[in-house]
Amino acid sequence: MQNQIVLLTGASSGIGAACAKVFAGAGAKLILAARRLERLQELAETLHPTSREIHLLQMDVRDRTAVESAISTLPPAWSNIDILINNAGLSRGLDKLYEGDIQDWEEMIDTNIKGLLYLTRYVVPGMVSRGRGHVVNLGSIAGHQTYPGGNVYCGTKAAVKSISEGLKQDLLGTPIRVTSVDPGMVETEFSEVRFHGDSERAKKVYQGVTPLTPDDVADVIFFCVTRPPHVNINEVVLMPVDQASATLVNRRTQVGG
Ligand code: NDP
Ligand code: 8X3
Repeated sequence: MQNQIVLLTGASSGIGAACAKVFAGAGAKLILAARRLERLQELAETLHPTSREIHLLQMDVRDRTAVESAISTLPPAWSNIDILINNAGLSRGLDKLYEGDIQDWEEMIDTNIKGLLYLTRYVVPGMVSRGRGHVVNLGSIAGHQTYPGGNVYCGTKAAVKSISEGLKQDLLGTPIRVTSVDPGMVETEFSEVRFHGDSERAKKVYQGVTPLTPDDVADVIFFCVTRPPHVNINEVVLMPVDQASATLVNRRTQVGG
């Protein structure tokens, strides 16, 4: 991992921020991307003692032109990306499909599918021409099982699953690796974002449960990218012990509402 260049989207929070810590600790050179630059700056300050070097990118992955320009104008010392972690993503709402907010749908589709595609399209050709690279996509158990109210979010993660498989197939014959890491319940800002800042409702998602932590997921991602070069971990599905499926969760306390 020493001196490898890792581009991490969604580094300002949750799983992305946890990955930044793990990879920095292993000596990687980090490109941290997100919309909230001040969050990235704070994170970079905390990483400074362990990290060799950090480059910050304020970027909205939904903005195709901005993504293309950010990647094509990286300083030469940062342009040879070894590992792309497509982590930026979100859910919005838990409404029945026929009552859903169309703006919520567009935000999820534009971020989780199109944003991931833009990054992949602009970064992977360089990996192919250099003959080295690894793409890690954050899928979800939501891409394996649709749950009530999950409709469009689950659809975006099912798309990530298909896109990861397709990318692996299209890279056959190159040394580039592709991994989908598909967690169940992880306590991050995810539910607060899903419920548009309703933190009481968000807290209830994790009530009485021991969820995965962002560090748990970062450990798995780090494991996947540190296998010998001939080993490709295609897909990892991980859940807390308190979860058996998207809808089967063991709660030790009764949740009201
Ligand atoms: P958080 O809300 O804590 O973090 C999401 C990150 O994505 C933030 O850094 C946010 O940065 C970034 N992001 C969102 N929209 C954009 C955008 N348009 N452009 C750039 N960055 C964006 O959630 P998690 O850490 O939980 O989520 C990370 C990934 O893991 C997501 O893809 C999510 O779907 C997936 N996942 C999460 C699970 C969970 O239970 N938490 C389970 C399974 C998968 P900023 O707002 O600063 O732009
Ligand atoms: C996040 C996990 O089950 O809330 O992708 O969709 S879930």
